[in-house]
Amino acid sequence: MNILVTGGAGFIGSNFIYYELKKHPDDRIVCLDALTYAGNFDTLSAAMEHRNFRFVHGNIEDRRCVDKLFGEEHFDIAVNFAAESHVDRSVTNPETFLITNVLGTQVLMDACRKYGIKRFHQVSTDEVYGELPIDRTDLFFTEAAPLHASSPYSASKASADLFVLAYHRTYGLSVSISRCGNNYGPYQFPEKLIPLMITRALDDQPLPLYGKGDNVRDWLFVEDHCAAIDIIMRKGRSGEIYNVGGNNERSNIDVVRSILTALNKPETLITFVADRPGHDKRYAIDSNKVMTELHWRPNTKFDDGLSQTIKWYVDHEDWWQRILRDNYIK
Ligand code: NAD
Ligand code: TDX
Repeated sequence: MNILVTGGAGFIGSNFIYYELKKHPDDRIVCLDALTYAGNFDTLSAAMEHRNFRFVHGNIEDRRCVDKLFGEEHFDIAVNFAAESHVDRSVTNPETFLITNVLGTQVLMDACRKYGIKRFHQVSTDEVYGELPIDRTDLFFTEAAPLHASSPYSASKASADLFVLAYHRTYGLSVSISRCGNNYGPYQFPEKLIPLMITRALDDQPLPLYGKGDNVRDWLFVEDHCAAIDIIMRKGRSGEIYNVGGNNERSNIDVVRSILTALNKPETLITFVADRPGHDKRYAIDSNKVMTELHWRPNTKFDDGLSQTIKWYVDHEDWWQRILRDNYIK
């Protein structure tokens, strides 16, 4: 198989590249990434040594670049991780979210139609469903739940999902969509909750918790997400959406307390700050479809995954200190 991975210099995409190179060493992986603030070429240095890996620097919304690449490579599968992914940034600058997340997805699918492809897989998010009430723990998002996006980020991801389904229905393009909850693990940019809190706690900096810290997220270790995408893009039914969750709901304050305990740092570092505008209360995912149809299961318990993640950030201070330095300079 020749597989295009867009956004592979980011958090989940890079973990996915390493997962694929290990699980299917004879498949070829081509990564297309624009290396935005969130992309990090260093993360892919070990992949660059692999005989079946190629890196291409470019934007998914750049039709000429995408067309040229598809013409050269004749991909079997394209999996689209490339996105602007941070909700807070979408509140201050929605336009790049529309360009990358919606237009970029459309440009990729046009190339898939033109050159032919066995499967286009769109990596989406549970955020497209909006929020659930904190006190209704009996409610979960199923694939049939209506789209109810809250932020410009989730609106752009929901729009892209609609385009993917429309390309399937209108042009018969073979597509699948996975909608996953909050991921955590190695190589996550230190603007997202878990790496932000780990790196700030290591530096004895205040930990900014939005509102009362009672918002709930469903956390999944990144490798489990990669395993789900691998199965869905190869064996999932065309035209289908698959929810992917860890069945592991935690309030933000509980997550932060676990980090502080593991690092032996005081709770006085927690600082309550103004809430995020439009902040979704709770996400919870029903993953029965991918579990029964494709026999996927999350393998990593939250406590183990969090310890591994904390250890990774402690051992890779160079990686995140360089990012903090570069972003500070910018
Ligand atoms: P990330 O921000 O860490 O990485 C995004 C990558 O995409 C970066 O390498 C960046 O350089 C690249 N990119 C951005 N714009 C591009 C463009 N125009 N052309 C080419 N490359 C571009 O994101 P992530 O957390 O790894 O998320 C990956 C995907 O998974 C996204 O589509 C996101 O919506 C989805 N997702 C993320 C989570 C999560 O918890 N992080 C959960 C569910 C779904
Ligand atoms: O400084 C912070 N303080 C805080 O309280 C940050 C950055 C976050 N939070 C809260 C907001 C959320 O309730 O923590 C929770 C998690 O926040 P993020 O890490 O920004 O993730 P979230 O907004 O839930 O979205 C994530 O999961 C779904 C990813 O960023 C998305 O790309 C993915 O689609």
